[in-house]
Amino acid sequence: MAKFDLKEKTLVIMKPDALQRNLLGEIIGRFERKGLKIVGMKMVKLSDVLLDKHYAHHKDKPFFVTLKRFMQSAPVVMMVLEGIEAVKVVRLIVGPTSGREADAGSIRGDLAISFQTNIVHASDSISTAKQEVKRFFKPSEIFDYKKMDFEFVYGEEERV
Ligand code: 3AN
Repeated sequence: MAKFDLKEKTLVIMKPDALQRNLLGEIIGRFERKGLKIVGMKMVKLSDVLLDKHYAHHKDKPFFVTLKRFMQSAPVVMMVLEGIEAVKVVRLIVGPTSGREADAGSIRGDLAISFQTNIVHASDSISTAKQEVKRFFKPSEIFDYKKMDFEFVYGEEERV
């Protein structure tokens, strides 16, 4: 069996604030420069049903209504990113929930000053990522293609 899962996938949602603040290119660029592979991408207006599922763990929180209102205030742009330990790597690049706590250098640390309008959502574990990718993307919307920089993004021992 291969030592590394080169096809580990994670879900990123660029939230309405990212769109409104013209940050999409900046955010996508950070993931691309890291070496993550974009295997799915689309713009969507999130439905009540999808948001209720996605934020089920916040359903009883006082901020649930405002969170949903914010998430439906404009379309979102979603991506599936792939790479070795993609879930962990993306969470590191994104930073913790509050933009006020996130380290400079992370997306939230550099671009957000809020704990709600915090620019991006990223899956928080491998099992959540599996559920979230399935929730938002059909199999036909995820692409398996050869990326030309592959041999330079990973070392020989990671590529077997
Ligand atoms: P993360 O997005 O870092 O995984 P979660 O899953 O705890 O954080 O929260 C999901 C979303 O709910 C956050 N991205 C943020 O938009 C919103 N949120 C979290 N905590 C609060 C809060 N105390 N007040 C308002 N919105 C919140």
